[in-house]
Amino acid sequence: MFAHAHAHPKPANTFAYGTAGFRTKADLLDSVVYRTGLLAALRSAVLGGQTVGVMVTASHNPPADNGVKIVDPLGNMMDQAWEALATQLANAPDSELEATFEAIKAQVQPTYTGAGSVVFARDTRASGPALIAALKDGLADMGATAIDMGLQTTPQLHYVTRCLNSPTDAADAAYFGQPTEEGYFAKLAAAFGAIVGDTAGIAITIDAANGVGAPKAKLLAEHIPAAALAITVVNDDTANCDVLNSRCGADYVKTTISPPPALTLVPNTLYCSFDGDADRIVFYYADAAGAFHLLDGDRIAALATKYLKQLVAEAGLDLAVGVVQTAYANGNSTTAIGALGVNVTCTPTGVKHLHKAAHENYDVGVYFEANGHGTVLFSDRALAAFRAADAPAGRLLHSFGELINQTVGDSVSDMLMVLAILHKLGWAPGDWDAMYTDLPNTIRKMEVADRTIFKTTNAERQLVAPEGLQAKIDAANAAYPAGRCFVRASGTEDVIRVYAEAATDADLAALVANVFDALQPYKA
Ligand code: 16G
Ligand code: MG
Repeated sequence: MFAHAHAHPKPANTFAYGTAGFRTKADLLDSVVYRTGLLAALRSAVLGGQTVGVMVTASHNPPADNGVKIVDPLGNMMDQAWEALATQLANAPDSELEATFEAIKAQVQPTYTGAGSVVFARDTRASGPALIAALKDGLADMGATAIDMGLQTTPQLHYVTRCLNSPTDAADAAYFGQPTEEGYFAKLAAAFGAIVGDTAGIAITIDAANGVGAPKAKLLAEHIPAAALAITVVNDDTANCDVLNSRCGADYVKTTISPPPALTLVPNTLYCSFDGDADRIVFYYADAAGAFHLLDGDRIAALATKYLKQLVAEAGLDLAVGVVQTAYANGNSTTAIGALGVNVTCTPTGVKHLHKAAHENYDVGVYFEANGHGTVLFSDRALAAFRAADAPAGRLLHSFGELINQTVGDSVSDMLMVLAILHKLGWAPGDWDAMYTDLPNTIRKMEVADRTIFKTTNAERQLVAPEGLQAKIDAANAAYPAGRCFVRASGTEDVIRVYAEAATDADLAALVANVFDALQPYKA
């Protein structure tokens, strides 16, 4: 039945559809991507032929890695119930592929009689084209319509997927935009222009991680007048695949708390870093004395909340503004955001959890992980109120609804949102930084014999297993002012992560030492 299956044999490895899809060494992924093609086409058929998205990327991982994930028709991540099916199909022995597929099909029962439709794109990795060829073989074997978007950022693929499943009449309230790259940039540029005008004199330097964000940021620059926003792109070498995410990009800046070595920071000037697929962003600047200041996802959340809440009040709208964070959010950010008069919800790590909570709980749902993944979601009720409003604040909110990517966190869209808000507030980087001071904090990792024994509750803030460990962590936390440490198993690496914060650097060091003592018995 599957004509191309023999060309995509499965290696001996075991695969898992994890936090952000399948992700591992690229040379192991051929069969996984082929089979993801089969599953994406099946998902489309189950959803009545709506177009499903597939993105081939490994985000901030090293150049030799790659990955693949499925996007649902409204541009959100694939229904979590299907993750187990994806894993099951990826791990079926070659001889059982068809039987496994048929068993899955019997379980999900597609009612649509057509063959489905799948739109796909990839980042700049050298392994991308061959994996896309494997994907196309899977789609061909399903007879599915294949829409090849070529090189795109992950958020662009989410955007296009949503557009392909939305009304095409711009007068329709559910119209989302044109399902093209041009449509994406035109929408962002128009919304940004409506907020800041044509001569705002804003400037930003983007570290594009030597990834797909580099050519896309340059395309954005062609759509916005330089007098409104002057964009400089550095770390833009996509011709040399070996430098992707190497000593640059959002992950490097966030984890080292330092600028990419290739940059010399001009004091009091704003910079930002994308990650390898441009769905994550952090900002930073150097003060007059040359000290580095990181403006991470927590701070983006604080800024967006402050400004959007103010606009909602000015527009006289009765809307629930709220924030979603994870346990990695700095405690002082949570306090500062709470002081703005909004509810703050905590979810487990991973964009899909934050996205869901923001969507379910709030009309204006600001969600960011500290690492820079995030966006702001507006409910249909909020968007309708913005459309109907004629006060200036209401019109501004309408433009932010167009500017902010509603499908997933987006480096490009988030960058424009931050720049527009800073411009409206008349804030320099230092004013933004002054919203609060981070508690001293650290993220460590430890290799353990078996990370699966670390089970958490309360949005990953407490361990329920191994037995007795949480009591020791609680005792350590209680010993230091503002001490907060938690331990969880990574979803992307074979390690456990230890996050800690405390009132002073000395307390932090002592707290971490204390918890590492308690962890010694589990060390690999
Ligand atoms: C993935 C997630 C990210 C999360 C990270 C945690 C998406 C698109 N990405 O990169 O949100 O912060 O994993 O990694 O969901 P960890 O489980 O290894 O700490
Ligand atoms: Mg990413």
